Amino acid sequence: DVRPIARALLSVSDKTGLVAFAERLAAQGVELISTGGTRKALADAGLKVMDVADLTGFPEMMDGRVKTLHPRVHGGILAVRDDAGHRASMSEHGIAPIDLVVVNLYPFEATVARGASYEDCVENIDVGGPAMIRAAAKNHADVAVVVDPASYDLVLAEFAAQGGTTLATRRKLAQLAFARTATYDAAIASWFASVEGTFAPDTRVFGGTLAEALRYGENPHQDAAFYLGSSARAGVATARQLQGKALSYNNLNDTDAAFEAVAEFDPTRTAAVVIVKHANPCGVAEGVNLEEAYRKALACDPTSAFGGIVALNRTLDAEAARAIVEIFTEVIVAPGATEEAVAIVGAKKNLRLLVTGELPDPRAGGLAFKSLAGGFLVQSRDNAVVDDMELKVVTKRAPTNAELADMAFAFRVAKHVKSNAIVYAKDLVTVGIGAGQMSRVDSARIAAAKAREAAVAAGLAAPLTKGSVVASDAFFPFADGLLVAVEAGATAVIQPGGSMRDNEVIAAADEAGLAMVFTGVRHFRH
Ligand code: 93A
Repeated sequence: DVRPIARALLSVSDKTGLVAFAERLAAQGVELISTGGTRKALADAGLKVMDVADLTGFPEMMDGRVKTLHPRVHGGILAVRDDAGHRASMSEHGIAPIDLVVVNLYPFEATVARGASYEDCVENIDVGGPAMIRAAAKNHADVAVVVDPASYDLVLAEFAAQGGTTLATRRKLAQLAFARTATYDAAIASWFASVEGTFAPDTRVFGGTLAEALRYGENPHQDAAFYLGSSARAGVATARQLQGKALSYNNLNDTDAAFEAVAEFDPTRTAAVVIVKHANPCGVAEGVNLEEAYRKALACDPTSAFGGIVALNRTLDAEAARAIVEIFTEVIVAPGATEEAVAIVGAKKNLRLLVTGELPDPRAGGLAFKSLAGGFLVQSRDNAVVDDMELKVVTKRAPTNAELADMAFAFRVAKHVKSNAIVYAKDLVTVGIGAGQMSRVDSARIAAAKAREAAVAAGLAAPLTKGSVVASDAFFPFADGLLVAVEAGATAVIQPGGSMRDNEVIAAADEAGLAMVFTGVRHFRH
């Protein structure tokens, strides 16, 4: 699969490393063809270069807008070498094969960045360059394409060693080529958007496809749109909305958080409900059925649950639907809904009902994005599941079976709570959730305080954290956070472990008679 390099077309705006690269090619007998500026740079260095105008029989024209857009160029790049028909076309029209295409584009991004005029920016939209890059990348079976001086050495090394390029390299180069033309076009699209002064929801961004323009973003003065990625993961992006008005930006974000959390609960093992507010669970419960799970989840923090998102891990049935419509809820999301349930929800005109068809696999891979100024971060999804973790008992007392079940439950929930996350749970129901605090002690205190409030609301004598287990998404750096849980009445702790002061934390747990397990896995979520 090695392809020789007999002819190369070089047309580059960024001339870094150009001469050295071309000299090495020429030294090995490669025939060089170039456009105006590139040709001049090479000729000045004493290299023999054919002018692309001599190849096409046309001069560069229209201020350079048309220089390489010609069948002698594109036919030479795109022809399939072992196709007799293609070869016949080549000889009929006097087209010779081009084996290496070295193109980097008009500096559109840099032109915009230096605050150039509108006309200047438009003139720097490269047309012929991307056309050659895409042609060469498409025909990577025969042609190598180089879009970045950083790849020159790789091509030279292979050429020297094997007299040509390997298929693996040509494929890799094709990938880089399409990545380059994609970001180039994305930069042009966002420039147009910025010229308009508004967000342009009709552009494809980050490889996403526009699903719908949203009324506004996180706040009314922000523009927003919803894009679909290429992953087939069941969830908000693939859901069918059965009723209710259009979802807002915050609705979509919260619904996703709720559904991803409830997907952690295997529907063949248990019914489960997650209620989310501002992207954090404010009540999670397992139950013998969805109605029971919903009522238990609601009891955790009924104040916050008002106007929340309810996610269920099984087909929404009539009983659960009746319970949910008792209070104001923004969105219900479930894998499915019975006809009767749909009719019950139908009585609430504004309540949205989404069905996804299935629950996604919490263990599935995939990527997660986060934007930051001038770029974005990408990581693989947190697909660690507590059932797969090796739990290590680190205290003198081992947890009881009931504690163990609650621990797994609480850690499963903690994964979906913004850090620092502290989750108290008892009998497979959250009784206090502390989210998004900068200090773990504060999260532990807030969670305990919420549990006390819930107990008062329910007319109970003791706070619900009494006899509960507590989960922490990351290790306790000091014993203080754990001592708050002890004070709240927790009897068992599940946490990743790994702190420099683990020994102090374990000693504090032992002293209080707690059972503690380490998961060895952290669930930060920011
Ligand atoms: O204006 S273009 O879109 N029309 C073309 O036919 C064309 N062919 C190559 N720009 C075109 N190019 C670009 O010219 C290349 O992508 C490269 O960035 C630049 C190289 O021009 P020069 O060799 O004159 O410096």
